[in-house]
Amino acid sequence: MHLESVLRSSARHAKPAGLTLQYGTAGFRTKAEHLDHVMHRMGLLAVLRSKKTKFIIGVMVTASHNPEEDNGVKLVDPMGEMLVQEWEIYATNLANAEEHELQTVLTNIIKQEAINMQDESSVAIGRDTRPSSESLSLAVIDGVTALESKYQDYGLVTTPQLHYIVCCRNTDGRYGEPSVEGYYQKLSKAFNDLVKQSPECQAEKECLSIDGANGIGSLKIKEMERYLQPRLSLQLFNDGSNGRLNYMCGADYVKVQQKPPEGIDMKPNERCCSFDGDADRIVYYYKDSGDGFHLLDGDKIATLISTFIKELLVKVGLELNMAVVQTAYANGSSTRYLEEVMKVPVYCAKTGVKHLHHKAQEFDIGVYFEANGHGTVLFSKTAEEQIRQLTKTGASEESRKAAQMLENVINLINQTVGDAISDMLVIEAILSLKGLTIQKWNEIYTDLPNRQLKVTVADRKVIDTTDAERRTVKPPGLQEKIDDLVKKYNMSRAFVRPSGTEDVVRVYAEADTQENADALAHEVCLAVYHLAGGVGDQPKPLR
Ligand code: G16
Repeated sequence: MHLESVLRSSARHAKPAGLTLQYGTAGFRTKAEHLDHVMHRMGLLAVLRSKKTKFIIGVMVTASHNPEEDNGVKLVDPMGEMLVQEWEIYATNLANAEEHELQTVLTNIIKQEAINMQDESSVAIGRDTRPSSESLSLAVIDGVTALESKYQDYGLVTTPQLHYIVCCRNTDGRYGEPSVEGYYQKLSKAFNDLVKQSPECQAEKECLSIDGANGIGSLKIKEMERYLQPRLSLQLFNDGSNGRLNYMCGADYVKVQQKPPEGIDMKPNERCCSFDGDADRIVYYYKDSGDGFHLLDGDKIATLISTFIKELLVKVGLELNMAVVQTAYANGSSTRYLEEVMKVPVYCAKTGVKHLHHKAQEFDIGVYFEANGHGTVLFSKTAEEQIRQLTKTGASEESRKAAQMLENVINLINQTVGDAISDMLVIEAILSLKGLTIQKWNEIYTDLPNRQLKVTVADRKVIDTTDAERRTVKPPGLQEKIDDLVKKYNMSRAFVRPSGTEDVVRVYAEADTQENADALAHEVCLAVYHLAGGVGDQPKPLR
């Protein structure tokens, strides 16, 4: 095949010689100035994937929770899932090929996947609000057009909106109208129908404060707000009008720092939530009248949603198998509560939505959430059909009503990927229907004190993990050291893993008190620093 036009186009997006990047937890992510060639090549790869699958493929330009100067790319497969893992190696090979190797790498992918280059292809492109995102999305388009593919540029969208659009287009609209407007209509209809069933319609009276992380989520929630009134009133902070993206705000900042974002006006006992930079994560929080800060993270969200669904299943009289999928970061109390009180099976997957999503697909209803607030609920086709049937044929008024609520949840939750806006609406609806305050929700179980820290090392690949990232197998001696440290504290647990989105090693520790969790996290940081080639100053204690 003739790839001259690809090579000519590639020369305009030349790869800096010697630069190598790894496909990480959610695609490529690094400083924006290193990504022009990667974007162009991911445009090429999306076309190949589209020809192979005969479906539209999505390319989202975003670095999500990372600082504003970073950027990245997430590839979206036909049903709105993350790129299938078998293709990650092609992505890595393409991104790292020197200019003179590009033709061979492309030809190899085409051969290995037996792609017919005469087949049609189409790519859907979206981007976040970073200053670098517009030019990087043009680089994607250059890659797509170099292979003479069709494409549609959706411009500024949240990551979950692009996932939704890809799924809608590939299912001939059965999942919804393939547009941002269609997304607003589908979600707001499901939300309004659901909340309407609330006896007191509490949501009409309450206001939710949203920290938009100065990102795309704030733009989109402004557009959507009119669809939600009067049932939900919102107050938006960090809307991007002056602050920097993710700087001292956003879901990751709030979760990791365990404190409120800057720029939000928090009134005692009022519900607040934070989105991340591309609006695929959400965490809730409030401050009490004594100024104490309370965080309700992905674990609390998973518990709230799975409890609600389980209660409805009982009313409907359906025996569907439901499970919750978490990661190693899940608070020990949440896992215990789900297993022992809720009697819901819990599974632990590796960090990364792609891993959790995969596991959750094994159940009739799979609820997956990372502690950082990234998650959703998946309903199998059988579960959806049975629930829809029972909205008409349920044995009693009560069971038909419960089936309708479940049907509304199915329509409201974005099943393609974790979605801050959709999750927020599900949570708001549940709180309203159950007449739950954020304090009561928080009291369902008490989190074990925990701490998350980062250590910078020369090469984070020296750390290798096993057992869903709960134990290290490399470098030698590190796991033994962590085991010894954990033994010093009560109710303690700790693990380390190389981040797949930042050039750091992440450290997590929990224990009976905050002081102990902090001390354990610090000691584990020191172990990583000494045994895994720490750079810069030695980690300092937190207090
Ligand atoms: C991405 C992934 C998440 C993951 C997070 C942190 O989130 O989609 O599944 O938890 O990165 O990953 P790591 O600890 O490997 O850096 P986002 O919201 O940044 O795209």
